[in-house]
Amino acid sequence: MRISLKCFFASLVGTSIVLGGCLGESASVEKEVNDHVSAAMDVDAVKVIEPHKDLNQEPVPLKVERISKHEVNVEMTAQITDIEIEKGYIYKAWTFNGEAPGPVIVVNEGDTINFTLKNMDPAIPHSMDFHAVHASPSKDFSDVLPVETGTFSYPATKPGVFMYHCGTAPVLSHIANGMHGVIIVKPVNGYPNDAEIDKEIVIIQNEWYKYNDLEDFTNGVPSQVVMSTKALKEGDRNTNGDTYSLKDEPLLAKVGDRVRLYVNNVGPNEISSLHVTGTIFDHVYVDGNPANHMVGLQTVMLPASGGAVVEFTVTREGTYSILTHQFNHVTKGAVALLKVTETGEDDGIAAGGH
Ligand SMILES: [Cu+2]
Repeated sequence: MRISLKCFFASLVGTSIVLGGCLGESASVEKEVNDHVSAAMDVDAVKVIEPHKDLNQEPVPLKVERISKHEVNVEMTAQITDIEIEKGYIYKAWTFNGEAPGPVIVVNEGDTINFTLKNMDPAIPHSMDFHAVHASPSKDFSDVLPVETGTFSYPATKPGVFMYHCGTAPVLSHIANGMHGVIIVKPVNGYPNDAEIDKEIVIIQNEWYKYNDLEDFTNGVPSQVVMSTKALKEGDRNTNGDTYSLKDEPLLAKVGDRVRLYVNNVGPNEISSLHVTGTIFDHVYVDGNPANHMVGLQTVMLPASGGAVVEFTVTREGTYSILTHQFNHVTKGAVALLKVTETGEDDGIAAGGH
């Protein structure tokens, strides 16, 4: 783990001159981050609640079934599943469907969502708070007890890229332990440039802290800040919020592609300043609503739970970094690489980037 973090620090800086500085002056910073991450790992044993020990539930796939033009059944599972958030560091996450962030859900503006939550957790209640719906929080987002199933129904009347999360108290523990994700409500009339978009990618930012430590969730700083992508269709990449997947194996695009990102910062605590190196956003739809249209932005501010649709064109070959411009978070992992080649296929050349 320490070696990979060191290499990662080296990869953050582009030139040998800066690299020299990194290895000398920044060594203490690196050590501090290492110590912090190590501290986060040391407390695992005591913070895993007893019924979760030795529990690693196989991810249950998300179920989405359209039953009529404006009605869709969605079934999710609350479960305890191991996630490798940094190489060699397994986090016994509280999850939706064994992923953290959970799987992306896509519905249409105007749909009624009939939602079922199966709680496979033997020990504690869980629930679902969709930011995409109008509902009675005290009833429609209520707790589902251990090994029970809850059903709810509510309308999704506004388009956007919304956060979802477990809303069971203490909410911060449930979100920070991994129970968060994104629901996209597609606008009934689409986005203005739908016909011109070549590539659609979901990017989610989240933070990790000391294992199941409400004190650290509340008063600490993140141990890792990470980017993940979720599959919109068969064959798309689908990763957990970890420090390495989208660096070791970059996302891909072709020179000239018009790329659309569906982005959300699920937090729980930090703001994201979303930026893509080597490009300027042609179009931004704040929170993913076509009415919130902005142009020519370098960076999009994503508050905790905030989303956006951002569109940009990749004009030259190379490796682009999708990151938060809060670089203290980049040092903790918050960058995904987008490799742009002439063919759109991986050319096998090692990716650079931030
Ligand atoms: Cu929960």
